[in-house]
Amino acid sequence: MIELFSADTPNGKKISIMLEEIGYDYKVTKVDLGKKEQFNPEFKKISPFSKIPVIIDHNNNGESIFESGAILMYLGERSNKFYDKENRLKINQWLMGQMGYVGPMIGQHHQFHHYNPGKSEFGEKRYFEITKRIYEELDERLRQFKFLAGENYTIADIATWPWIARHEWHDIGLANFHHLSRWYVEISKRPAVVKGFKFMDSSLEIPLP
Ligand SMILES: N[C@@H](CCC(=O)N[C@@H](CS)C(=O)NCC(=O)O)C(=O)O
Repeated sequence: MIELFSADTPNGKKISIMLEEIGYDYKVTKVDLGKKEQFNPEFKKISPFSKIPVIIDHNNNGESIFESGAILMYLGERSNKFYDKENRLKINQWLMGQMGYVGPMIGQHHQFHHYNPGKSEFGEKRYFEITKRIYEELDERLRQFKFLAGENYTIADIATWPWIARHEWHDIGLANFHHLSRWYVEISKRPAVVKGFKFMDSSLEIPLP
């Protein structure tokens, strides 16, 4: 059994979706970020940066793993799914691009545009433009390939999709990005994605473009 320490955020949803996709038995332990539970000393032992998601794999000597990209790689390797060896170099590039660029930049856009509008014209403009650029870059990639790392759905898509699933907060106009929309809608139909999306709130519906 895998224990998933998480919250209902895009980074949290990456792992619930992956666990649903590979059909592993898991239980969710909620970390209430609003109550600052991520700073509890017990949690810091498994999450040195005080962030969700983290997993403990009780089928593997209680191994704990932090950082969503590292968790996806671990689960991909263990299950032999969505992380094929032949295509690993491509998958790693798109996964690292998500971890180092797509997630952190769109996360800043959420901070300035969604949570704190009107507080910093510079911040709002900067991250709006970067998010728009990310939409364009992903759209261009998906014009050429069915999925981010090529012809198959992989952990790179699983890492990126939950960020685009916040498109209503972005105000970039997902529907205008035809290839990104095609990819987004196709992944939205996967039963594991629907289940993983609702892992903390069964009333949630995936927002369509
Ligand atoms: N690079 C980390 C980022 C994780 C992250 O930013 N988690 C946020 C929620 S989405 C968090 O735990 N924030 C609490 C905090 O920073 O205090 C990963 O991908 O796992």
